[in-house]
Amino acid sequence: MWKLKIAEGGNPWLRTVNNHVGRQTWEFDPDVESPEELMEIEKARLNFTSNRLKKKHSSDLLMRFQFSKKNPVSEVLPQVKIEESENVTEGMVTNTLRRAINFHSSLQAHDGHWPGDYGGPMFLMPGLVITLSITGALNAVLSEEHKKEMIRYLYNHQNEDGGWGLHIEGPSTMFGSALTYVTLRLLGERPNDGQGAMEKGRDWILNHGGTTEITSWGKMWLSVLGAFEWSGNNPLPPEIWLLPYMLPFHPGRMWCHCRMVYLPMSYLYGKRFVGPITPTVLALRKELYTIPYHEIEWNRARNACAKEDLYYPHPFVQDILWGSLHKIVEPILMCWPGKKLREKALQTAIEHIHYEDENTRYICIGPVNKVLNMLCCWVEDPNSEAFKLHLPRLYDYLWVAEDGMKMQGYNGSQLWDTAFAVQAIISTNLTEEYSSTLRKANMYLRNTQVQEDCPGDLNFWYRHISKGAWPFSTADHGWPISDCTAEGLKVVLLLSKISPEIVGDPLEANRLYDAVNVILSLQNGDGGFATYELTRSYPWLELINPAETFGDIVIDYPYVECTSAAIQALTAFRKSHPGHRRHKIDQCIQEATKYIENIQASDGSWYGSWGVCFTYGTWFGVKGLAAAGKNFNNSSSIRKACDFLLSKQLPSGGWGESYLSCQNKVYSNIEGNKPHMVNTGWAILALIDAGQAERDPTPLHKGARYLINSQMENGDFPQQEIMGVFNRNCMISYSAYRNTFPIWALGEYRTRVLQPELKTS
Ligand code: LAN
Repeated sequence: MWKLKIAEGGNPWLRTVNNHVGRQTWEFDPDVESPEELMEIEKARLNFTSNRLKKKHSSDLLMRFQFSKKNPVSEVLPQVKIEESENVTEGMVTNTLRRAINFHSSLQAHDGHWPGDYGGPMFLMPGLVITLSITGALNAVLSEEHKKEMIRYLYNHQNEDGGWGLHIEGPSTMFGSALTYVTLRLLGERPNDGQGAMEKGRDWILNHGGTTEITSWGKMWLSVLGAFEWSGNNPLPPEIWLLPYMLPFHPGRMWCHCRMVYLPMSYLYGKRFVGPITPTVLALRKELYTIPYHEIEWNRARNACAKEDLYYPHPFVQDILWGSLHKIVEPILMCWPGKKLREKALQTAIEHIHYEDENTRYICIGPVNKVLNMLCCWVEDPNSEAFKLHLPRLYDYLWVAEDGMKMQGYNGSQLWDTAFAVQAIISTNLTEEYSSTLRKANMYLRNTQVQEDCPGDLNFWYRHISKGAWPFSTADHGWPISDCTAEGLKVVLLLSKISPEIVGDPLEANRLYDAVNVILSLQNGDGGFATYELTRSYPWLELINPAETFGDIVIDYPYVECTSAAIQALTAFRKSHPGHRRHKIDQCIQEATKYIENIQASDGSWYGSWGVCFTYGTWFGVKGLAAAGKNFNNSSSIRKACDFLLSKQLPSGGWGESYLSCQNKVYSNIEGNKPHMVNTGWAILALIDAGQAERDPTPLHKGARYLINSQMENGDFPQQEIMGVFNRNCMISYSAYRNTFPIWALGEYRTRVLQPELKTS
């Protein structure tokens, strides 16, 4: 049976700064087999598969089963249902909240964090499986059980038309389909599987022009595998790392995710590395294309892309740029004396790869550069220590649910989910009842704050400071993020106001100051906050974004979410420590507030980039302004935001925003005007912060009724549509949101709408 292990190491090649706190790995243990538990899991799997075309998001049931067995809720209170004609009473809300928090507390791990499924994207597992095949490590890393679960996952997420999407809820794309097909083949599936699934997948690929139409990232992966030619790729010269930093397109100025993905890609491109040509690779050359492999016009393939994949079409300047690099510059760099420069550039690239590996304990910033870096280490030296250090960290990215085993978008969302869970619980004012939960969470926050900057000259490595920051996941990952630092700081400040008897010791002042220092250091000239670093270059750089499926990846843009979180953290800090760096903090808050006001859309909304979408952005917009002292009476921004949200409330009382909002930048309801509990939570939270309770609480009552009536028997809430997003176009799961946001919204509703006199100031 699959078991989730928390905070465990157990491999001599693992490095850690904090004894693995936050680490989540799944292990298969054939010995622990209780027939009842197996039946329960089998039932959940069957249920998922038989509804898979209607409900594409799994409910993270394996983990939930395991935790509810281990930490059974002692007494499940009776369920609350409210009729249309009935008023919502405080008793009903409090009961719902106790049921919800009892359940959610049972999902907390012993190290204090809330584990959960962070899957969603479909283009990640292929990178892993291709890398493992090339390096010959496939069978050493993936047991038969792993493979079985991965195959289950891939078939479960095949669309009705035979193809696979960019993410679990998306329509079929060439990127998703061709890479998934290849992955299934490398995992041992045969081209004619007898069920027709592989045939259907191949038909989709061939009917859409064949794999020459795949996006540039797909071309790169297939080229290293040997099922595509490097001459069919646009150039990714590593020499870009040798250019002076002054240039606006220097990689050191790019968004760290973009920089970190193109770094190993440029190493592989610079070497034109191709793995061993196995019989499967030769077979794939036949299966993936509409014409014989040797007849393919690779030069034409460089710019080919299926229309299903085209979110960000290349502007004309890219055709000129890549064309001249391909035809003129590359031939020079491939032979003497240009080759000398190439060698130097490759050396620089691999040094940066090693630096990234070492400073993330071989987790790396994300799932794409993780496997690419690992491949580069192997290409440099198959017997290297670096490659061995990479291997055990692959498991940090794998997650098992009832839909199978997936590769996640990060090594988890541990810190993020813990910060929201604590804020949700504290909002209810039932803190004393959840003392042990909060105490453990407090420990997690303490153990996960980053204690040191990266070593060496930070400018040389293009790194920002880290000391005092909070990461998104674990301290071992360690990349600092502006809004994770802000949410972390908010939470430790909230906890410091509660008696240590209840929640444990508060974080020491110098550690708070370090966090404040990180936040202050991340404000841009325009007042806004980007994600991991300052904005280092210009938006026009997006012109050279070569990734057809992703938008806004080249630089680290300022976001409403990050800017709002900074305001909230700094206003809370200023209240408790009014003397520390007062002038700087005042100024920072003021400029950030102005920035948020400036980027509000004319309809009163904000566009959120990391959650769906206008409900998410508007929640942050309002919350930031409210923290800065804006309210219904003194701010037209707040009034407009309220009107916007109210105009989107559905007859059911909820809100339900589709992921299409993110792509199209136009508010769209979920199909059939279905409400969604997470959107509803965001909208209620925003409206309460905006002062809607004093103006007219009716919409809030309706929203609360919808949330209360949606709760399940055991206190959980059902998983609905996917609610996280990145790069405008790809969705990602936040599996704890279905619990956190109903709790948080009902918590604020209880203390600020139904019984405002109880709210402790
Ligand atoms: C994340 C996850 C966390 C997220 C928040 C902190 C929630 C957000 O407020 C700021 C942006 C950030 C840090 C974020 C950025 C993009 C990430 C890293 C991800 C969505 C997780 C996965 C995604 C990453 C880019 C996926 C890998 C794919 C590539 C295109 C490189």
